[in-house]
Amino acid sequence: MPTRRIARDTFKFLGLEFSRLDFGGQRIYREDYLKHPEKFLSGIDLIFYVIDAQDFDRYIESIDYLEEVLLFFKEYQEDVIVEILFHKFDPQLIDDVEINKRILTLKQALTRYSNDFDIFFFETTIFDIKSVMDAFSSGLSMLFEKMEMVSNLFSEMSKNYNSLMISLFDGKGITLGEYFRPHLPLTQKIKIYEIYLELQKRIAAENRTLFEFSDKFESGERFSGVIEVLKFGNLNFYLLFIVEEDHEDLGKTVSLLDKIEAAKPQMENLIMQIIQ
Ligand SMILES: Nc1nc2c(ncn2[C@@H]2O[C@H](COP(=O)(O)OP(=O)(O)OP(=O)(O)O)[C@@H](O)[C@H]2O)c(=O)[nH]1
Ligand SMILES: [Mg+2]
Repeated sequence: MPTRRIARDTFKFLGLEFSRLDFGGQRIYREDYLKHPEKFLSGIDLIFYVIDAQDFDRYIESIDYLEEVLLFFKEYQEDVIVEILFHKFDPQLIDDVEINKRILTLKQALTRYSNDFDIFFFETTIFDIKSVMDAFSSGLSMLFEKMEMVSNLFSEMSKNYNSLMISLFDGKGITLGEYFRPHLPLTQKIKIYEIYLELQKRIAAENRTLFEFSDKFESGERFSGVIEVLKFGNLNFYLLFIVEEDHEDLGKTVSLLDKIEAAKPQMENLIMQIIQ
């Protein structure tokens, strides 16, 4: 169902309450927002501007509107982070030359705003929920100083641990930081994230603090994973570690557990710094 006017709700991230406003995109609403921008746009910290990447005929219309919105923020000197989502970038379009070319042209045109705004681009599709979560996580993480330290730490850790993936999630699956082995295929990332979402529900339901698992990609390669729950008061965080499985080495999971244990104090320290 199309959103009528503005749908408002709140959510918590890292213990802070955020207001979320989903602006209905029909023309009459859009006109209304611009008639009273100080009423509708003031105080916004982070914008996700969603463009239907499949609807080439309306790119110009969409960019024109974005320009008017940004003009307001510029005039009122409001600091806002702008995330532009090229949405409906469905899996079968990833290698489509036409859409990639068009998106690239739009990005180039939009760089003219980068003097005034922190502006970021994402290709998203509802058929890859991780793509949507990545865009939202990235935007939210930018509101927190020090958040980048998490990914930096993971990238350092990965050098010692030869991991496929290390991630830290909040209870809703928002990423606080992550490392993927370079060139890890998208299908494998999606697979890991889907498994993670399932397991995370189970871990929460069973009130567990540690969960080990083992699974395989479509290619047949196996991987082992551990999820460790880190608790801070009533906030739970989930540390996910994935390594390739070596069927000759049955001690793999044991050593994986040791690794995740070793990383725990550093991780807890970092989280403390961020949520303070
Ligand atoms: N192919 C494809 N369709 C999508 C995707 N995401 C949403 N849709 C479809 O796009 C249509 C519009 O989605 P909405 O979420 O209502 O779009 P909206 O921008 O919120 O629209 P308003 O509420 O009017 O502002 C629906 O039919 C969705 O199923 C996607 O990633 N790929
Ligand atoms: Mg809507």
